[in-house]
Amino acid sequence: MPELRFPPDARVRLRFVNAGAHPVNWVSVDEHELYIIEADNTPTLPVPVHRISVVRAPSPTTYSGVLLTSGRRIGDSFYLRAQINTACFGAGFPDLDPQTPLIFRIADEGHRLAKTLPRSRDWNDPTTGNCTDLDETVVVQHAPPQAEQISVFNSSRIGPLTTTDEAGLSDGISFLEWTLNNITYENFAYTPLLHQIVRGEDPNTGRIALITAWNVETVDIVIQNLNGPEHPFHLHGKPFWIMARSQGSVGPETIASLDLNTYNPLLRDTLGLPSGEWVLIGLVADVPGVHAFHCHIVFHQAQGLFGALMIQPDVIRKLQDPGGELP
Ligand SMILES: [Cu+2]
Repeated sequence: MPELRFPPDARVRLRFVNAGAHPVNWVSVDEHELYIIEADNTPTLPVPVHRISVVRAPSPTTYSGVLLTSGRRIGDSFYLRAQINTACFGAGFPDLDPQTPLIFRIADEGHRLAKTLPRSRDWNDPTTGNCTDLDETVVVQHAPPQAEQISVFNSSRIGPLTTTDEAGLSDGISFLEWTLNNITYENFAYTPLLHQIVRGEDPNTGRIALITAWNVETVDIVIQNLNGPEHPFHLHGKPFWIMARSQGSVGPETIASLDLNTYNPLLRDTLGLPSGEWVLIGLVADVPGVHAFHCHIVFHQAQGLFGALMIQPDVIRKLQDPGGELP
């Protein structure tokens, strides 16, 4: 029987994906509540349940359940059960064993453990009777917490400019440049920003608009499209909540007192920002890395409309550079 091993006094995140063909599978861990913290990549408020119903939709749905191994001892073991809800079948399948168990064992590096079978007991909650999904009302989207940092990306156009020949005279080819916080990004082709950080260098903030979150913190970012066409702005690494947007522009005093929508705001990774409008997005910066922020019209990006959100550079510096050529 397959086995998963986890240390005592740990918070264990299990991500469940129904990759099968059957619509409703219950998953549970004997004698441990699962705190649902994510549904289909949307963060949710932690809510304890005995079983999670993982539905097979056109694409697999996912849930993350966290369980606590506090109070458990090395060698304790429990069943993690996936159980088909047989009420969803139109006809009976008498030979079907609807349950697939695996062993969830408390272990650490230093102990050799006997492969005994658990004596744990399943929850009493029914797994059949109705072909129903998890009660959705128990799953509540995680509301954005109060921001610990508010930063700004101001987007502007420069130009049209014209190219010049060697004598410095215009040769008539017209082009635009785009800026974020008055910086037109030019790529670091031979020294990517991430490598600079890993090597302990300080990035040249004259060459890239950079927002830094030193710790795990809630970051609000105001993006303003001062004089461009609509830009589809895209952030890597972390989806963001869209919490306010309007026409015009906002200054530092106004930003602090904006009326934000914290009730069920839309979570996205790209947004369209029309000319002369601003938007406030929020995210929890908890993914260490250098995450690109750019206009997704690729020639605008190539013309400089590109910045980055750097999260936890001190953590990045402790990562091991795998070396060699990346694929
Ligand atoms: Cu653009």
